[in-house]
Amino acid sequence: MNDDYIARKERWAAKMAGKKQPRHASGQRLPPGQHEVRNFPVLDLGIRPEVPLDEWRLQIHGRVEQPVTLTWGEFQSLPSFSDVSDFHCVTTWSQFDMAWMGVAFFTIAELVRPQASASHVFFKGYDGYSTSNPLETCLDDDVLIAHTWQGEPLSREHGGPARVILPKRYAWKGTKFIREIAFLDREILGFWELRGYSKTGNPWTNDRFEPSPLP
Ligand SMILES: Nc1nc2c(c(=O)[nH]1)N[C@H]1C(S)=C(S)[C@@H](COP(=O)(O)O)O[C@H]1N2
Ligand SMILES: [Mo]
Repeated sequence: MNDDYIARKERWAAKMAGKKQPRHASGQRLPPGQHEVRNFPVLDLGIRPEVPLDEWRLQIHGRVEQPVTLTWGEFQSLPSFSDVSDFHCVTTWSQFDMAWMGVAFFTIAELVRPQASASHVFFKGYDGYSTSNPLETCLDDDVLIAHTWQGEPLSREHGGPARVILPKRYAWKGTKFIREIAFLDREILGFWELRGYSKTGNPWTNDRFEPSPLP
């Protein structure tokens, strides 16, 4: 992993956590403190794992009735879901009208059938990255595992073969290079949540960082 980059981003989170976040009037398309870009920047840990499609697997397990490990062919044969949404990165850029196609998270949940005790979902990528979200957040009707962006197969830099998209959360909540989806009965913090970023990550409430513990 790119330790320098992680250390810098961690320091930035620590610094920003103590500051008042910019506030803007709500009711507009751009969440508070964000600015619009059109060049779809790449943010990763400096690792872009190359996963050949015939070796790609998506393991879905945990507090579910029917755990499965999908091959690329099996994943592709699930009902296809397309959606256009806005994309908000916690580092303050937003890109509008991102056209995604893939499999709705809801379809994945129907396939494995979460048990009543399932409250959180932990997403792990082929690069070792992870994110955590409440199950309820993941079941929103715009959440998907995307394999296509703007009509083209998702490129490796943007998380191909497939990545998670949660339009109502900052983009770090969506794991690129998705490899594993675990339904859990408790919250386990993911890569950035462990490093000062907020547990909820809601762009509309400017919810970027966990408050630092008092010294
Ligand atoms: N596997 C993995 N997923 C990841 C990341 C990562 O480093 N590894 N970075 C996250 C962050 S911080 C952001 S802002 C978005 C960036 O997606 P992009 O590179 O396609 O813009 O992916 C998120 N998902
Ligand atoms: Mo990010």
